[in-house]
Amino acid sequence: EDTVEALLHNLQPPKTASGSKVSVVGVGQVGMACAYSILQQGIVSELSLVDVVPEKLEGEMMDLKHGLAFTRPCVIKAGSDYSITAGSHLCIITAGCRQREGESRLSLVQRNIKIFRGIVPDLVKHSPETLILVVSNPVDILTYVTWKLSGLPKEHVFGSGTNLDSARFRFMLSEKLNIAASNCHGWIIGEHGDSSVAVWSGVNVAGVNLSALKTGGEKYKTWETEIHQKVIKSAYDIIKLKGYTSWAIGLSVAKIACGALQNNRHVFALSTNVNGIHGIDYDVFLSLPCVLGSNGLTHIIRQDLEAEEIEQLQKSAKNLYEIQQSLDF
Ligand code: 6V0
Repeated sequence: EDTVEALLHNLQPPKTASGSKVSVVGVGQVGMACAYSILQQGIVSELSLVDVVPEKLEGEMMDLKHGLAFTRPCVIKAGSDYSITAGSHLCIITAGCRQREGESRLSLVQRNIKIFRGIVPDLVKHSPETLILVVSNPVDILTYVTWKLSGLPKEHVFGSGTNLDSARFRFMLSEKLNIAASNCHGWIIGEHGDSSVAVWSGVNVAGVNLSALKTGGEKYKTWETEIHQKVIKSAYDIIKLKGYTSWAIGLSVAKIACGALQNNRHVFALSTNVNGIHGIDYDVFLSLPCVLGSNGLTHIIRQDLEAEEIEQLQKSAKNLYEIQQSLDF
């Protein structure tokens, strides 16, 4: 105490709130990969972690804080009381059950809804202006549930959706073509899961549309199916090998967080209410390319989809809508 006073001449008490605050709910494998990637990017001035396991919270917080000599300054808090999330600009929900080996994302739904009932109202109570990014699975359904539970405008609640699937897709293209993933452009839309849609009509490198290349023929079709199936299977494969997925979703979420905080108007494949687009005329959440700013989603990109792609998207929407209608929350 004396040393502090000897060093510091007091002018006024420091402020407790800071510029760009992010809260992460759930400090499991995914939550911590998100927190770590966000910290590494140096984009937040305050990071709050919430969970229901106090020892884990304390341990994760200490571990992150010990890295602060190597990052930009950031206030890190952890606790199970939601008051520590007050004033968040973005809340990221990664809490809940994850898939067991071979289990589909959709089978998690009712278990995770119960958990969300205990999270979403508390987040909104402490940060009524917040944006909410849902990561827990099944992400599309849980984003819809979060929107309903939160009472927030639909543009403020979005899911990480197929941003990860699109990144996996671009990586797989990059392996085939031996070109950097960041230069292989392609989008996976629809459900983050088994009925996702690969938009082959738009896949391109340097503006050259791959599906328009005449030389491929049947061989190209097989190539398409093979890559998309690999994208769909990849989460199952990783879970079989290491028990969970974490690093790529953490990196994907950190980029989305950066977009939401800095208003840099990136386009991400995010889960949003798509009522009114591509012939879907009911409230259902699935991923389409969206423009993200600091006030949430501002636009959905109208992709020029082929008839077959629209049909697949509508099927994916119907599937999710039926599950949504059967939910108890
Ligand atoms: P995990 O490692 O079991 O962590 C879950 C965490 O949630 C644990 O620390 C729990 O203590 C915590 N938790 C449970 N209930 C509550 C509650 N009521 N309030 C606060 N915290 C709670 O799971 P993991 O981190 O691997 O996965 C988390 C979720 O992310 C799962 O639903 C996954 O399916 C999902 N994923 C979503 C992805 C996506 O692309 N959207 C990708 C990977 C995983």
